[in-house]
Amino acid sequence: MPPLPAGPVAVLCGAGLAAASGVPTFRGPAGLWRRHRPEELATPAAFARDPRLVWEWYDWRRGLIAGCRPNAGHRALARLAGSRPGTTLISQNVDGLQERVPPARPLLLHGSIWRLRCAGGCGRGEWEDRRPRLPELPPRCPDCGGLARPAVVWFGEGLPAGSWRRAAAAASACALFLAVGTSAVVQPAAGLIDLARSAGAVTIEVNPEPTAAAVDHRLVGPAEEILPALVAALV
Ligand code: BJW
Ligand code: ZN
Repeated sequence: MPPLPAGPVAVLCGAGLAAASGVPTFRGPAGLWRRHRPEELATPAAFARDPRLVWEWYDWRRGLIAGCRPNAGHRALARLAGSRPGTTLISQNVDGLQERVPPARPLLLHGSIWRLRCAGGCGRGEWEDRRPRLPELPPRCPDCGGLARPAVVWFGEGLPAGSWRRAAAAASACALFLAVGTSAVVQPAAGLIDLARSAGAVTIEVNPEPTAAAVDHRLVGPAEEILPALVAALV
């Protein structure tokens, strides 16, 4: 176990955290859906070109995630959040699994697959829709009848300002920063690792495949196995 400093902890989570729950990661062969790469589907241009195709991908993922349960990695992080004051969980995941383990309330950098918003810009706020499969694709805005879209962050779009501000503040102020189950290629989320390290935090990656992220220590293995032991040493 690497040296674990006292003080605030920030944890950046990616898709690998939910792999043991059965949620496919984005990159690598398992991330392909009908031969499309996520980079071809998770964009405003893809939605403008073919909203039905993009919605079919999201509808498939919603159905799949609806059958998944949080795993030992999610439970360990919830324990950390509940037992160690000054812990901030930061999630790139849209699956909602971490939120299901109280008292974890992660900052959501990329939104939620269970929330929708109007793509027509009528001004209606986001709404929740937890039906695993939607009856009509693409779904419509209940107010104006325009196209609805998933309330997630696509490539080229800005991150939710409040979540981003709090995540950057936590990364700048923490003593220990964990990067869990992320390939650390998508910005600006991956930049939190460098931000934390340059502010003086000890940085640790938890991932079965070491990434190119510049971290102080690597715990090479699955999050669902490593996090319970790591959290036990932290609380
Ligand atoms: C396990 C495991 C186990 C497996 N245990 N681990 C600077 C440089 C270059 C490019 C850019 C830059 N700044 C911005 C960009 C462009 C772009 C970007 O980053 N592109 C790169 C790909 C090159 N970024 C953006 O466009 C962002 N927006 C932006 O910057 O806007 C600027 C702006 C400002 C102001 C106004 C307007 C604009 C937005 C990025 C949004 C990303 N969205 C997605 C989709 C979300 C919705 C959805 O889910 O459909 O977010 S893409 C996808 O990637 C998703 C993920 O959250 C994200 C990160 O992926 P993640 O979580 O790391 O997953 P994987 O699959 O990549 O990795 C899984 C890892 O788990 C692997 O390492 C495995 O080994 C590991 N693993 N089993 C532990 N059991
Ligand atoms: Zn509308």
